[in-house]
Amino acid sequence: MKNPDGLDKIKELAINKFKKFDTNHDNYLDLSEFGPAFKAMKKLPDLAPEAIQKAMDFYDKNHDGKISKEEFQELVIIGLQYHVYLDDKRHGRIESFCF
Ligand SMILES: [Ca+2]
Ligand SMILES: [Ca+2]
Repeated sequence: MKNPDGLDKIKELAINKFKKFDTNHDNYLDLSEFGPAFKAMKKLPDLAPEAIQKAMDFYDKNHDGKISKEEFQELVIIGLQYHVYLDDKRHGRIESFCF
């Protein structure tokens, strides 16, 4: 990554969003918490439950059935790479793309 400051900012942003969606505050997103988070991030409010389950399986790297902070950060970074690339010199816009 060309801009480590930008990446740190994304990771910090991801943690803030993670806390918002972790409604029972157990430091993990289960499927019922991950669904709203993923739909908001993808801006796809009508996403099918099967698609959410698939996404969850994909990002749940250690397959414990829940998304940790680290897994969520990775999701956000992967999800934003395209936009980061587009907005390379204008990192201020990243936040408006995410959630
Ligand atoms: Ca939780
Ligand atoms: Ca996991």
